[in-house]
Amino acid sequence: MDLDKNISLNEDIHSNKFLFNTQLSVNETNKSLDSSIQLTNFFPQKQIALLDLDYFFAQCETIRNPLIKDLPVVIIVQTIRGSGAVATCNYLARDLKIRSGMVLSLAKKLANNETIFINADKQYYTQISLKVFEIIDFFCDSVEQTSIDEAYLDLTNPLGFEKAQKICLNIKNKLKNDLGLSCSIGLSFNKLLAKMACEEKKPDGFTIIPYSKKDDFLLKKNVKKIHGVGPNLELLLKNIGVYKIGDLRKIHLEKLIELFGESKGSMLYNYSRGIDDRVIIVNREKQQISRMITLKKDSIVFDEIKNSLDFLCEIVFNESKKLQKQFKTCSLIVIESDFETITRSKTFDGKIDFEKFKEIIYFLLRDYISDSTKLIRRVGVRISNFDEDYGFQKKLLDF
Ligand code: DGT
Ligand code: CA
Repeated sequence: MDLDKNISLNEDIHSNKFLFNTQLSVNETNKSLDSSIQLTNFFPQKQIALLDLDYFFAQCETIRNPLIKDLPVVIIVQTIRGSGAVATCNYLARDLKIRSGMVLSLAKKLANNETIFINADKQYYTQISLKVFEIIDFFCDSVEQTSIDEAYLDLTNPLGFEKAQKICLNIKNKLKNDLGLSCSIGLSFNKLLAKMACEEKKPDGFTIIPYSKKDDFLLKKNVKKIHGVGPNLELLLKNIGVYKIGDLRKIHLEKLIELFGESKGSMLYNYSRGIDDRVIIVNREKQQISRMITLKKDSIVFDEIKNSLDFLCEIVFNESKKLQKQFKTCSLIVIESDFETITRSKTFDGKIDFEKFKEIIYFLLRDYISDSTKLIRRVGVRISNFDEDYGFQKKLLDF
C-alpha cells in the first residue's frame, strides 16, 4: 500500500467561506477589556495537531533491536563534565522512576537487573527522524518542526475536525506500519490546546479537543499544564490562591498584568481561556509535492482521466516553480475502486519542463492502463527527488 493523501485539504484550504463556524465565547467578568484580546474569538477555527514521538531515542533503539522491547531501556548522553546523564528512557524504565536529565549514577541505583543502558547514537536517531518527517510531509503541507521528534501540523480544511482526525490517524498508522514507531497526537484548534491534548495521553495517545470541549478540558487542569508556566510562576500563582486554570480565569487582565507584566499577564489571561493565535511557522523543506483528486466517475479510459491529470500537473508544477524546486522523479498515484493504491514512477536527469512532465505522467497512466483491468477512483501526481537544496530546513541536531 502506498500513501493516500486526501487532497481536498490542499485544494480548499484557503477558502474561508467553509471555515466560519467559530463559536463565540463571551467573557462575563472582563467585558470592558482590550478588544484586541476578545477579537481573537472571531477568527475562523483551525485544526492544529501536535505530533510527538514516544520515548524517541529509546524507541529508535528498540526498533533496531526488538529483543529489548519488553525491558527497561535507558539512553545515556555524556555531560560536559564527563559523567553520564539520562537523555530519555522507555516507559518500563519510567516505572522505575528513572527520568530524562537524571545523573547516570542515580539511574543505575533505580534500575533493576533487566535494565539496558545504551549510549545515545544521535546520527541514527537523526536518520529515523528524517524518515518520520518524510511521512508527515506527505500528509501535511504546513509543518513546523519543533524538535527531532515533535512537530505542529496545520490541518485546517473545509471538512473540519473529522477530516483532520483522519489525517492524524493515517500518519499514526503509517509511522507504526512502516517504521514501527508509536507517537502521541493532540488535535485541537490552536497550538496551546494541541500541545495540552498531546500530553493528555502518552504513549500512543490520540486526544482531540474541539472548540466546544475546551472549557471542560481546561478549567479543572492545574495551572502548570499551561505552556509557559514553570515551577516559579506556578508558585507565584499558588501564592495568590490560583491552583487550577478555572481559578486563573477569575482574575482580571489588569490584575494579571500588574502582577506578572504585560507579556506574561496577557498570556495567562488568554491561555486560561484557550486563546492562542500563534500560527504554524513552516520550517521544513519539502521532500516531495503531490496532489490527488477523485474522478467524477470511476474509469479506466485514458481520455476520461486526462483532464484531471492536466489539472493536477498544473498545480504540482506551479508549486515546484513557486518553491524553486527542480525535480527528477515524477510519479503517478492511482487509487483503484477497491481502494488499493498503486504508484508508478520515472526518474530523469536534467530539467523537466511542463510539457515533458505531462508527457511522463501520460506515459505512466497509459502504462498502468495497459496492464490493469480495475477501475480508477482517484488519481494523484507527485514530484520528488529535488535537485536544488535551498536549505531553509534546520539541521535536526540544531534543535
Ligand atoms: P516522551 O515524548 O515523553 O514519550 O519521551 P521522549 O524521550 O520522546 O522525550 P522528548 O519528546 O522530550 O524528547 C525527544 C528526544 O530528545 C528524547 O528521546 C531524547 C532527547 N532528549 C530529551 N531530553 C533530553 C536532554 O535533556 N538531553 C539530551 N541530550 N537529550 C534529550
Ligand atoms: Ca517525544
